[in-house]
Amino acid sequence: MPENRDPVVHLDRQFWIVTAVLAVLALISILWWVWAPITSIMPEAVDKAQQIDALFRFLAASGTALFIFVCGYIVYFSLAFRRHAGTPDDAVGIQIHDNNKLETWWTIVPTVFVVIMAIFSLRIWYGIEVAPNNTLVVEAIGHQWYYTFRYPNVNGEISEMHLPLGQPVTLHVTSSDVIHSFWIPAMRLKADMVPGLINTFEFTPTRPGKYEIICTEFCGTLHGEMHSGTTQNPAYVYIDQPATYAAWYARTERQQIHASNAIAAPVSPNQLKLNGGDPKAGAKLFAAKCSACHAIGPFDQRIVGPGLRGVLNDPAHPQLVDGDKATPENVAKILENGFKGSIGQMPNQAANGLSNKDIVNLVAYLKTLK
Ligand code: HEC
Ligand SMILES: [Cu+2]
Repeated sequence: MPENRDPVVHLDRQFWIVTAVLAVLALISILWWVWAPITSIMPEAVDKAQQIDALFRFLAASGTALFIFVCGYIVYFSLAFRRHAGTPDDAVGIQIHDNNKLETWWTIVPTVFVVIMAIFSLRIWYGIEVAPNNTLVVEAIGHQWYYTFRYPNVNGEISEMHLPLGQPVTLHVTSSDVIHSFWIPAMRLKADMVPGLINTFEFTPTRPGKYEIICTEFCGTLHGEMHSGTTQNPAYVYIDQPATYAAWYARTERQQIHASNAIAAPVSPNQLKLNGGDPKAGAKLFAAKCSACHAIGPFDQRIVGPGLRGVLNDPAHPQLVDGDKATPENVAKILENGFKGSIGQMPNQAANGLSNKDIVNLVAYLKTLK
């Protein structure tokens, strides 16, 4: 036999037995993925969640089957073709060159598989990116460290997100400060919230309930509150029955009209009557609107802004950050106009969403911090 002729290698019985065993294992794994109880871990709250889970099952099943064959053959071949006792030290393995049939198949099969995967994924992606008619357009805005939402015909930003069952929704997400990432696991949808950029997705709610929103991009010290939320700013989306949603929407629309009327054009501080503020209402407001940036600790205890204990009652703190004397009027001025100094940016009245009355109550509350 000429030396450079390729030897013919036959696959023996043992190989086919191993192949049959691997095929059975692969089939079991595929069946497991078809039946896997994904929804008992994470509900599917929108149509896209069902589609994405179907894609996930398909990828996981094919991946697991492939993994079983690859690992199985590695183990089998390394045992079948191991070095036997008595093999000389300089023995050379069987030399195989080119196998057109094999190469054709290992090109065609993966190509077909990748094309199937691409079509499957693109169809879902297209549905997430392209709006059907009659969608409800909602905007979600990331802040350090909470979310706000905007609805058509509702003034300003609100802190709760409600969606009606069965109506297509277009959700725009963006950020007012740093990069956040908006993830609702029950929807299987996630988009970065980037200042100056709007990311969009489309879906239709299919299951009523209350679902977590999670910020998945570390965005500062209180990043965790964009997962658990707070009483004032719950990090949840509520999917309501259409009638419940309509009632919520009507109520919110009305409330927000009043809220925006209450925020009149800024008046000069001397025009604000600072007497008669309600410290209790102020404390509530503080928890909702200020505590993300201010601790009720000493000046040095910073979150974003300085600690505010004794801001009006501390002989060691005679001046405010803007250099003015620490008087109620001057604190009110900072609350109205905001202030940008060496520590950072204190937002103004409009940005904090404060009415004049709110400022009076906040000053009354700050006076009590000794
Ligand atoms: C986004 C963060 C942020 C929010 C929200 C915020 N502040 Fe501030 N605040 C600051 C920063 C930063 C400063 C300091 C500015 C500087 O001097 O650089 C400041 C300064 C102040 C000061 C002056 C403190 C001093 O010692 O002179 C007061 C008073 C104050 N804020 C009250 C409030 C109140 C009340 C609220 C809620 C309505 C509020 N802030 C909301 C960031 C914030
Ligand atoms: Cu965040």
